[in-house]
Amino acid sequence: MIKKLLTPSIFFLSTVVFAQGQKKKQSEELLKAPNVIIIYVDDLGYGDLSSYGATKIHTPNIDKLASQGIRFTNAHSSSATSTPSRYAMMTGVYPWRKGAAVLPGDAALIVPTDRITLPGLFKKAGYETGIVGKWHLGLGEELEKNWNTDIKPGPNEVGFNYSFIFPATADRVPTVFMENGRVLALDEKDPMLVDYTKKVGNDPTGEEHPELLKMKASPNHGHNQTIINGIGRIGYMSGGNRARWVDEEVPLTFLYKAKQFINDHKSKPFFLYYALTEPHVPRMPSTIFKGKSQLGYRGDVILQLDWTVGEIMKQLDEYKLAENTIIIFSSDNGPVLNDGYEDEAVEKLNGHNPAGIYRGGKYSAFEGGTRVPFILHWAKAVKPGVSAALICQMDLLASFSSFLNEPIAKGQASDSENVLNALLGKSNSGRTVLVQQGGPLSIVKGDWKYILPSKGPSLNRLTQIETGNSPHPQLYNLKTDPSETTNLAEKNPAKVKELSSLLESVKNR
Ligand code: NG6
Ligand code: CA
Repeated sequence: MIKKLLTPSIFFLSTVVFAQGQKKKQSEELLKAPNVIIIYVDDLGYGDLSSYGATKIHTPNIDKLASQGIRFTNAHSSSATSTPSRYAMMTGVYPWRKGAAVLPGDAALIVPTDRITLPGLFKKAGYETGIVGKWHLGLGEELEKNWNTDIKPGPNEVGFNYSFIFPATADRVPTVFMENGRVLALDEKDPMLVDYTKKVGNDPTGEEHPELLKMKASPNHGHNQTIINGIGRIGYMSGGNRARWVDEEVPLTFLYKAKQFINDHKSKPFFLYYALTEPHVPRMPSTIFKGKSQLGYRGDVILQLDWTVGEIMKQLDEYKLAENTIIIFSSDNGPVLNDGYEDEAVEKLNGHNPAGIYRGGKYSAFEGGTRVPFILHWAKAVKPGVSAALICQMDLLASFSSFLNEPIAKGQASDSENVLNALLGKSNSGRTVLVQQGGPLSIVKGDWKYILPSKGPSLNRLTQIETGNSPHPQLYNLKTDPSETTNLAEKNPAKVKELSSLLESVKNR
């Protein structure tokens, strides 16, 4: 009897001791785990950094990350616009499977709350997780929502312990910050209303009162609705005056909050998704950066974002965290010059090539749409280098799942591939096949890229960017012709057939 009683209790005790030991070991291991910061910028092109060949603009802080880390030359956002790229990075699923497209500022959340996400993975592994910056994946369950109360679900319901965001894009209402699901500086005497279908309240619009604008909207782009801080926006908003941001302060506010997050979690591993708004429109640099680049406000805000990266690095150095923090720097899509405002981005370009040697830009199926700067810096464990491995931001989920030894349930994040060895510089090869989303879908395998025939104009009339649309199949050899100048489809029907059926099979997977 005694024996009978004793055995299980000894078993129980030893299990507890073992489990505690394991737990201690786990937490010790966790304490040694690197922090991870993803610095994700908005509309920065492949050629916009001096480390990627720019000569008219100098970005010393990002260049330092590039020279001390790995500079990837064939890294891609999933798509040539924001919402889809962010969706892919968060979920590990191709966004076109779900029809994810650029969302208005009042959209409902499109990230599922019951599936693994990139922040959710880190959270499961014991990290403190935070987002500071642009969200653009929708909020709440419905389009119609009360902005004057807590709004759920949002970033906090898909894996972030902490969130400090703006809802959509800098050119869309509501132009407010939200902290953990609630608009900052709400005023119950001045409730907020947001509408994308009709004017609400009495705020002047850019259409009615162009004389009130400090930066003119480009004709036909539609940035002529409610005026906030002298800038016409997409969408209508009324009330919430105290909560409205001042564009010149947005990057400084995000920087302040990112630094605060790092400060608050400096003693345990954290994952920070720091999503800067530069150089997306409206480009409105802080006053000290105005005129600095001589390339107009687009150049100025690129200098400002570079400075911001330097400020984060300074803080990490000060806290002695720089050594064991993985910093990933990338952009959500390729570059655009005129994207809604007359800010002299075109006039003052001065020979700068925002997409580098690549054709197209934002919105485009050509390489300029999704081939973006991508730098990984981890002083402790990654040797400096340049990598031509094919990787996609969508792969971070599977790669960090392997890194953290935190498996992903079957059937989830299924488009994300484990390219960890490429990311850490241990291998020169990443994925073998990638579907890219510009206007039409395209598929890359080895040296070859096939763009699906599509309807629609070959030139985006508003931005003057080539879309990649063509009624004919397009085939390019990216090795011999990286600028996609010569369509080889007619000469090489076998390759067209191979890649078009491969694309079909990925689509049907
Ligand atoms: C486009 C807007 C553009 C920008 C973009 C989203 C028009 C004509 N243009 O629809 O100004 O807001 O959406 O940019 O409305 S993104 O980087 O967030 O994808
Ligand atoms: Ca973007």
